Formats: sequence, C-alpha cells, structure tokens
Amino acid sequence: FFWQEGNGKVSRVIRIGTRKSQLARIQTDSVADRLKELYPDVHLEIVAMSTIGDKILDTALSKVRVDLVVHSLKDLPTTLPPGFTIGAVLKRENPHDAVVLHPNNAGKTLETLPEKSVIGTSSLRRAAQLKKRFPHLEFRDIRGNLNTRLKKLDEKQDFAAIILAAAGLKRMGWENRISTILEPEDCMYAVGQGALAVEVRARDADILEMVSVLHDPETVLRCIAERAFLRRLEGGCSVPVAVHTQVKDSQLYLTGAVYSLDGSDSLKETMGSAAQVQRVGVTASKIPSDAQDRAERLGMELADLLLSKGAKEILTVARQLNDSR
Ligand code: DPM
Repeated sequence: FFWQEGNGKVSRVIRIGTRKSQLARIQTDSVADRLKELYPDVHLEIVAMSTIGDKILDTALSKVRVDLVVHSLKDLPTTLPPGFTIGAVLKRENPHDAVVLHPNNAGKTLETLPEKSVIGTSSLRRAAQLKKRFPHLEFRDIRGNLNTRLKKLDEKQDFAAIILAAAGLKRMGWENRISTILEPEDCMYAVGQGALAVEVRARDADILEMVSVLHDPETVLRCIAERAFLRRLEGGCSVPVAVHTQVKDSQLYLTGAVYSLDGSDSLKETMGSAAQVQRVGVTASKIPSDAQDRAERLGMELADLLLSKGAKEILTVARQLNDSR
C-alpha cells in the first residue's frame, strides 16, 4: 500500500477506519492529526464505514481494509478477538460524567431539581449510583448518538436533564452545555471512560511501532488496572460497575464498585500498588512491563476482594433484572 506523490516520492498509505457519527469522526481526526504531525511522509486515508458496531470494525481490520481503528476505550471489550490489540491509549480527557440541563432548568443541579424530575441515561452504572444519591429523581433510557440525545433533551419536554461523559461533550465542542461535573462521591466513571484507544492487528509490527508513540503512560496504567478489574468481574460494557483511578507519589490507586440496579446494594473498595502477557489487550512496549504487570494485578486483586464480598451475586441479579426489562 503505497502512494506516489506528485513529486514522484513514494510514501506508505495508512488506512484509518471510522464510524460515521460526528463523535467517531472527531475522535478519528484527532488521532490522524497527531499521526500526521509525527509522520509527515505517511499518507493517511480515512475510511468511513456505514456498518455500525465494534464487531464490524474488527471485521474491517481483519479483512485488511484498514490498518487501524480509533475507539472510545470504554466501548472496547476487555478481551479483544484473537489477532487484535490496542496499540495506543491516548492521554485521558476528564473521565467524569456531566449533567446537561434542559434549557428551562438553567441554574439547577441534580440536588435542586424538583421532585420526580426525569433524568435521561441508558447507563446502568449512572442510574444505579444517582438513584441512590438523589432518590427524588426518576431515571429513563435515552438512546441514540450524542447529537440525537441533545436534540431529544432540548426540543422536547421529556427530560429535565441528561447525563453524558464530559469527554464526549468536550470533543464535540459542547463544553458550554455542562452544568455540573459529577464528583466521584456522586457518580464514579466507567472503565476506560475519557480515553481513546487505537486498535490494530497484533502482527502488524510497523503499525504497532508507529502508533505506540501515542501512548500516554499514566493513562495506560490506570486503564490497564481498570480493565483488569472489569475483566475479572466478568463485566461487559453494560454492567453497573464503576471505577476511579489516581496516580499519586508514583502509586497507582484503584477504587472499584459494583451496584444493584437501584443502587441500594453496592460494594466499593480501594487498593494501591506501586505504579509502574497481553495485558487486557494493550500492547505498550515502551512502558515498563513490570509497571503494567502491577497495574493488571491491582485490577485483578481488587476484583477478587469484591468477589469475596459478594460482587458476583450483585452483578448476576442486576444482569438478570436488566435482561428481563
Ligand atoms: C458505554 C456506556 C455508554 C457508552 C455505559 C456507561 C453510555 C450509554 C448511555 C460502555 N458506552 O458509561 O456506563 O449514556 O446511555 C459512549 C460515550 C462515549 C464513549 C458517550 C457517553 C464518549 C466518552 C468517552 C457511550 N462511549 O458516555 O456520554 O470517550 O469515554
């Protein structure tokens, strides 16, 4: 796959797959821009795919139609299909969730919204935590991409507010719609939230080497611990599991929690580890491997602690109730 410039110079063509939503395009463009800066001689081609879904994107990768795909890390399963790996995890945006109010409620907070106000979210994780914390509110599903959700909020009277990841809002240029960023005491975030991941074929050594410079070491270690925690709990991307990670004085701290659907039942613990296999699908050869091992072990040990206290039962019930809705 080579490209001949007008001047006769031949450069390699790298094909980047993206979904068609505005957020997917913005995320893909931001990674493409970084790669262009780093490798001015490489010719990048962005291939928009109408078929939605991570599985289809993996198919696109496996059929050699594209060399890499940019994802929100939180949408990637903790075990990738064989042959694929996460070649880069970029510096995390603000990982917290944000409240976006209906224009009629300007100035309000979740606390001061009237009794029975309806909050839109399809995230079991957000609903479970916020139901417990703000029992006067009601929670209903809201679906569609970010553009659709904002429209549903603003143009109808169905929702008093919706909850979205601050990172997605920022990337869309809608930071001004954020009324409150939720503190971890109110709502902890999803595993990998706010970080972008570059998925590549594990055997494409050149591509792996090329994208690996995009890795942000602190984000990588935090996300390895978070993903190891989720994988050990056997949680998919739609279970009421939440995390919070921090690097302080070279120590990595992981707080993890599981919730029943209404948040009445929950388990939450924190563990620390010195911050420094295929680790939950991430390949980062320039980040010390013992640091990655320790991050992975931290995630697994925290999950084992919660499992010993009954996390499995809470998640099994939550899953069954959710499936029967
Ligand atoms: C996953 C969840 C949601 C997305 C579940 C969760 C939110 C679904 C909803 C796994 N993926 O967070 O508990 O609100 O009904 C998604 C968003 C982003 C990536 C949008 C968002 C952008 C932020 C990022 C959807 N995936 O969460 O507001 O890059 O982390």
